[in-house]
Amino acid sequence: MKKLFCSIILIVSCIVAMAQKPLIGISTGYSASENTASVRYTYVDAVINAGGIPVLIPLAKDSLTAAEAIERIDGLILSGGEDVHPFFYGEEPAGALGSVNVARDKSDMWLLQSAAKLGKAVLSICRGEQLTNVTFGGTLYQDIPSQYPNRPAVQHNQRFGGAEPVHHVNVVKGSHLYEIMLQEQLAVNSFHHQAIKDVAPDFKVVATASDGVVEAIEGFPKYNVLGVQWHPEYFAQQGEKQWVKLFEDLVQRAGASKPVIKQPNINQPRIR
Ligand SMILES: [Mn+2]
Repeated sequence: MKKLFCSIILIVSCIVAMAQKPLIGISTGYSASENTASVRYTYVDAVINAGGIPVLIPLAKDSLTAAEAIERIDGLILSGGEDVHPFFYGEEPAGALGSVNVARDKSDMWLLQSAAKLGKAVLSICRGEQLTNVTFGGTLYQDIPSQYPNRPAVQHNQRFGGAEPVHHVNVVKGSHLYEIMLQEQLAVNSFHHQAIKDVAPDFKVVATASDGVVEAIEGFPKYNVLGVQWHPEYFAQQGEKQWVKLFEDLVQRAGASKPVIKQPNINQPRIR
């Protein structure tokens, strides 16, 4: 009996050890003038600290390429960046609209729609959260200081380091975000001048700032998508356990149906 118990433990631990780490795609920024695809390393380290393998995804030029890329990965992070072009939610540009990147908007939307269709796990961050809302039919304030009805009491565009919180958000109890964090109030950083206005159908607001600005949305169960307005990757890069949990949740959602592979039998490279 004891032997059988030990064997079961051994088998279970082998399966755990052999489980393939989920591949987490990270959308990248694109600069035509600098001819680069890039993303801040905070995202990369956050995924690594949470037990995933980061894969950077340069801009997709068409929807089929985006869909094929998504098919090969297990989860997706839509990273931060420029303002979403207001044409995508049927508005003319306001005077205070920042720089936009339509090629990136399209690429991110294709990636997101493909992920949603295949039920792949998504964590969208800052611009990614706003783009998520727009992709599924919501709208944005193009500029909080000039458009938000109750002039905000809190600063959403902080002027100090990314790994420092600037304001609090109130988390809706019972939401997926709450189940991860187990806290009703979180201290977050904030680097945005735009915010969600009308929330997309099938999404719900799961965190707000004290001025009412939407700070997080989620689309469960219809969409496997959580979006946050702040930048948790700065904290997760530092190994802050509470924030690594947010990325572990993504990795867990991504790995939920992954196959198990054996350790490959390969010779270690040797210097002669
Ligand atoms: Mn904020």
